[in-house]
Amino acid sequence: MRTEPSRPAFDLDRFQDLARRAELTPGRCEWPAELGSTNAELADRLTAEPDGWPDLSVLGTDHQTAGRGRLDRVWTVPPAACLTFSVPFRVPAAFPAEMLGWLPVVTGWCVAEALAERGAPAGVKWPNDVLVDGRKICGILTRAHLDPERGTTVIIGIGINVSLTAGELPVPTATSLTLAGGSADREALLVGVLSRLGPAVAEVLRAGPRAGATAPAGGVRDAMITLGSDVRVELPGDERFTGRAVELDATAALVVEVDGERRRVSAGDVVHARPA
Ligand code: BT5
Repeated sequence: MRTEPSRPAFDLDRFQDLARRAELTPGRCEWPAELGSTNAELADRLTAEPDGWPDLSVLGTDHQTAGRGRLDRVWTVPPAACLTFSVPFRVPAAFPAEMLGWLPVVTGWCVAEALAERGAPAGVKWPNDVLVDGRKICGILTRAHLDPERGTTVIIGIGINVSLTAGELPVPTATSLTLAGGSADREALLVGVLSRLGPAVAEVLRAGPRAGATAPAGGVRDAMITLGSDVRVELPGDERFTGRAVELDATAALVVEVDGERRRVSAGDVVHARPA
């Protein structure tokens, strides 16, 4: 029989204290011991209390019992071993919907930078993963929450594997911050992520049609290990093809060169066939 390591609960007071010292001002912060999905729960709370969750608020949990990935996939982690949280941002009415694709990759870049600061050099995999040594350490799920009067709020959901042991990894392609040799201080890691996420997302949302020309978009291009790699693209609906990922276009879609032709991929999965 395997016993799970005992782990401290997330310490919201300590997080607030570290945030103050880092001159970070998040919005409302709540961290219930258990939740279904932080993304779904934050959407419900925004419906119930539309003005109660300002930008850069945090709804996190130590035990997410119904964590979601894309396309009805699941996100699984043992209790208190992960940083599992969601953050809302109001989207200006003039922001072009096709530019929303920048948000998951910019989030990935912010997480990668925060992980590097905690001892684990990380890269971004298109469209919503952060990898360390080719293994997934973080998954990102954005969803749009619509309010007829207030417009769209984007909910950015982030799951970072912090202290999972090798035996606890839910899939063989995963890793954790501890396994990568980094520090398992979840409160400090959250400060690191939010300190980057707040300004980066605000800059992208302000830039509107020029989102792809912002400094965060440049950071994404530099940190994206998908670029220059040979990839297998799996499109929704079962179409598959292979090629070389060559760039991100102005909307953060992936441009893949296939037999001398360029194909633009705005939704789908990518498998890295070989590192760049
Ligand atoms: C994702 O989906 O990677 C998005 C995951 C987002 C999770 C956060 S946690 C806070 C917020 N609230 C939620 O309910 N969700 C968000 P996708 O690209 O579809 O990848 C899902 C796949 O990743 C699964 O099918 C597994 O193969 C794999 N996976 C599941 N749990 C994992 C983990 N802990 N670490 C690494 N890979 C995992």
